[in-house]
Amino acid sequence: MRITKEQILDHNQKQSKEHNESFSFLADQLTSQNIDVEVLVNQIASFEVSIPSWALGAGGTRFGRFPIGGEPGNLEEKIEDVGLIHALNRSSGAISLHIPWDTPGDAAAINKLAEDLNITFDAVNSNTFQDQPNQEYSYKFGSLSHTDAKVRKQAIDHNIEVIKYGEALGSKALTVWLADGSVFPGQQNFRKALERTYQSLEEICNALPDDWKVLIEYKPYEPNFYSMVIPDWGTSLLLANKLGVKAKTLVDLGHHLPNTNIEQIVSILLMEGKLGGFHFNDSKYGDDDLTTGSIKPYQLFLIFNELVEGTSGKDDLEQNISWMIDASHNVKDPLEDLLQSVEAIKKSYAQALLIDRQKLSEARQSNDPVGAQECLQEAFQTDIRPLLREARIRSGAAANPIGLFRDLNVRSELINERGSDTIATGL
Ligand SMILES: [Mn+2]
Repeated sequence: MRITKEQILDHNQKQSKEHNESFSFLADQLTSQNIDVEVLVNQIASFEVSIPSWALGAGGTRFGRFPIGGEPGNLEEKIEDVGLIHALNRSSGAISLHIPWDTPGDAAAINKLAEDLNITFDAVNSNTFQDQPNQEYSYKFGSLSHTDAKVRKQAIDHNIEVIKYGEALGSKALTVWLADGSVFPGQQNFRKALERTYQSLEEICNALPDDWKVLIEYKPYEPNFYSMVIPDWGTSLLLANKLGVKAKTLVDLGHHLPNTNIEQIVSILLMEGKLGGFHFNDSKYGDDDLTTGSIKPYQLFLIFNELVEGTSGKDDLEQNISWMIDASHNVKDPLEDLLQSVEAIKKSYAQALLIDRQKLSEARQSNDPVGAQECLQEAFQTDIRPLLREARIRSGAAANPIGLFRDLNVRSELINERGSDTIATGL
């Protein structure tokens, strides 16, 4: 299924009166605060977030999975689904692939399809957290950190193979999330496991093309419940520093212990030039993989405050950091969920752009916590939804992406095309 320009225009036409009223009211309000609304709308319009190939089907838990029907059964259909999201919001023009779940068989044909839909390829993800059929050695006791050099070599070779697939598609980054660790005290020598991981990553880095980066993701627990080899940003940063300029840290919002100050981590990584990428999601307790902004929108805003503060503006935000979603759960239509996530991310970005930086800086300098809080709250409490809508309309996207998704019965159409019992590859 494809969404046509006419369908978008028709939908936008119906919303135009109400939208124009709310947008001009907000634009006047912001202009009176000396904010350049045109610049703001352009910044919002050009900010894009990549869609993970593994989030396009129903997510599951280890207890069960409830298919939603019409799930993409292969990589081509996944790219078509991202094409639908991008047609609706014009902010999701890239897909992040997971190998081997989405191994591109015919790179030329995949590139052609992606080009037709204005989709590019963001970071490619390796997978050494599960065994594949006919795999020679098992990752049961680790991969890049394994005690056996033969297992490590297999895992290194897999990562290098993933780079090759990515190169054929124009990707510029490899994300390594390592599930390695230990389930019980005493099982693993912490130092030796980290040292072996470093050596394996060094070999992977040596195979990286010059214009690529490797993003090192961290996670405090799960699947290992006593220790993870790369449990936190400090360990990731330590490895990235040792590995050199191509290695950077990837922050996955769900990969922190409860109440961790993620915005401070972001700020410090930016200071060190080591913030390489983001996996957006939200969580209540742990790695819940919930819709971004559904639980802690203020935290998301504070993170964007640091991102805007720590970069010189839009260009840096776009050029140096990979923006990706990493979420998957059991109950929503994944396409609607991804539309909500992208919207929440862009909303937080827009709110952070509204912060009066000079006023905030003065409040900090004069040790005025009340004034500083007022600066943040003023931006956070502004209803900037008309700005996002304006940015979408100008980009050729739908004024109300989820509304149009439902009006066009996209899910029913996909079920008609693909059947009700297709299952997307992934978790
Ligand atoms: Mn992640």
